[in-house]
Amino acid sequence: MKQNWIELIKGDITQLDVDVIVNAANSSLMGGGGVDGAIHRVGGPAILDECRKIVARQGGCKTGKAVITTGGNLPARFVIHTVGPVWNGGNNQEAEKLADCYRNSLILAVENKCKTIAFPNISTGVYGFPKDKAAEIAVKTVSEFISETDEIRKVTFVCFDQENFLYLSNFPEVKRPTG
Ligand code: AR6
Repeated sequence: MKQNWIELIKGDITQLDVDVIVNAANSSLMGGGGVDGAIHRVGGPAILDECRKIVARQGGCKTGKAVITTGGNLPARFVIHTVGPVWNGGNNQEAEKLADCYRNSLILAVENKCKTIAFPNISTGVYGFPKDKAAEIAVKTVSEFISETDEIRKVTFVCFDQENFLYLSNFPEVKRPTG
């Protein structure tokens, strides 16, 4: 029997006590607004220090790819920074790139022995990805990934806004914690 599952909650991802939280970053890895701003604010300067080293080594992070740093002062041990696609009408591989973000983040989590991971709703803020389409891609990609590995025990989708939360709650694969 499969032991791993997908959890859906509303809240602030910076407060989550999981092995790794995912950041919706930009390719500079130098911080920004939205969830990126919140993660750097709460996590402190150790995260940006490591991002700078990654940039020096590989020159930032391309859309759909992911890199990992310390969690700094966050409850989470690590932060995976992934760069979502900017929505540009839907014919520019936005869906594939968004799926890549989820998949590459999960691969990196497994490589770093993380068993619990939390995602924000990547690209659905400043980057303008339609929330209904983004929810479908998130659930499909994560479900497929965890059906093929037992190394991840729990994936949490953390919604900051009601709209994302409602779209994600339509999927039977996604469970709300009780109590
Ligand atoms: N916890 C969880 N989710 C959050 C939080 C939080 N503390 N704060 C915001 N969100 P966005 P993007 C949600 O704009 O669209 C940045 O400036 C928010 O409600 O943060 O991928 C980067 O540096 C939304 O649903 O990320 C990039 O330049 C979701 O996080 C750019 O924005 C994503 O919104 C990336 O844009």
